[in-house]
Amino acid sequence: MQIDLISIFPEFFNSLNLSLLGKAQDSGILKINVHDLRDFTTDKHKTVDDAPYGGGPGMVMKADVWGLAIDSVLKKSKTKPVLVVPTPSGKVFNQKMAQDLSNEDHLIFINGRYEGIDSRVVQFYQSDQRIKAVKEISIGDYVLAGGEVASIVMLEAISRLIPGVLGNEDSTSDDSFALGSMEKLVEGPVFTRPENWRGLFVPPVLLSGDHQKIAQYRLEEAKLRTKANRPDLGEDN
Ligand code: JD8
Repeated sequence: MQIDLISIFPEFFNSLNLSLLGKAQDSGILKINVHDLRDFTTDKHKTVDDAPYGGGPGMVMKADVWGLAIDSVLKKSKTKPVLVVPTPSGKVFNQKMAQDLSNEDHLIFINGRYEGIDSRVVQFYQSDQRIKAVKEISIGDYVLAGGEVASIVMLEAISRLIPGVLGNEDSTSDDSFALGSMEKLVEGPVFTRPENWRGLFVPPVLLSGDHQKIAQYRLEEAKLRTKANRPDLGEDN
């Protein structure tokens, strides 16, 4: 999969070279390109924002600069990309969306700042034949200062679903929220050595070797934690 990210803070994405995503780049499964939006400005002050039409607080990012940046990435695109636009007014991200996006060949993440991006940018590319789709996505009901962190969240969730990214010891089959899983349950408690930590002992059933009893224990604990923390998940169970 090819991934392009455009932002006025490109260094934000240095973390994509670590861990899973770093290895996936080394193995060629992922090709990640980061672009500085200011490289597409046309004035000596590298201006990317301006006052909002209609007044109001803050500044809005300029459509003309974003257009030059996105077109430049499209010129190098081999397949029709999906534009992902993190925004608090988008559809809320979930595992199904991560699964769907993990099947794409090329994603372009449009990372806004300030009060957001001139809305004509999304409007323009929604009808652009070079683009497969424009997806405005929110990662949750809280306000961030920009799109970069949201893009990293989505990229981690998407990339680990791409075959070969997760080591064979890890699998997504027992993921919480995994699609098609009968019950949407959150993860239960986990334990490792030492058996006794500060007087707190690992539940004995986990030391019993009785795999049926262990599976039963884990299911019960997952249900208890789901009931306690995510009763909303139970609704469609
Ligand atoms: C993109 C600019 C900041 C948002 C004025 C604060 C996602 N779940 C989410 N919460 N916030 C964002 C998000 C916030 C952004 C941008 C995503 C670009 N801002 C703006 C509107 C109110 N400031 C997000 N995904």
